[in-house]
Amino acid sequence: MAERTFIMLKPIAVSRGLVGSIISRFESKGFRIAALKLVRVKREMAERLYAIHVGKPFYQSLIDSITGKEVVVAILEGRSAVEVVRLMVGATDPVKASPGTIRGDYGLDITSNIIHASDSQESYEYEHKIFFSKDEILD
Ligand code: FUP
Repeated sequence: MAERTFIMLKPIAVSRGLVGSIISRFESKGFRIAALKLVRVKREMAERLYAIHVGKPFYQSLIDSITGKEVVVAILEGRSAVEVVRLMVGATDPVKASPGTIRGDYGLDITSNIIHASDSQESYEYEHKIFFSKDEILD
């Protein structure tokens, strides 16, 4: 059964012109794009997305890394979308992410690690609502 997941291409992916290459990987894999847009992130949106990291040493730099900047957000749909997209994204630290994964192929910085992807169905339910209204998601 088709499942949905949420992704956010971080500001570094937009400024480096990697949006097309990254979205293309997901299309090639067979995912359907259910929603897609370019957004300038408000601080309140950043704080909601990263609420789970409040109090961690990297929290403030994580918030600052996306606040006021352009990101591309999307909802991808397909079989086991959460799990497969996370595998395609790779490990959190790009130094440890395998070549062939998105984080493994496109960068070295951990905070600006190219892309965010929901890590569970619950995260998807929470995260996609920060960026998309119901009528922006197409069947
Ligand atoms: P992930 O689910 O792979 O994005 O990883 P986490 O939820 O653990 O981390 C969320 C974001 O925090 C990462 F994308 C990058 C940032 N982070 C740091 O900047 N430093 C760290 O030590 C860990 C995470």
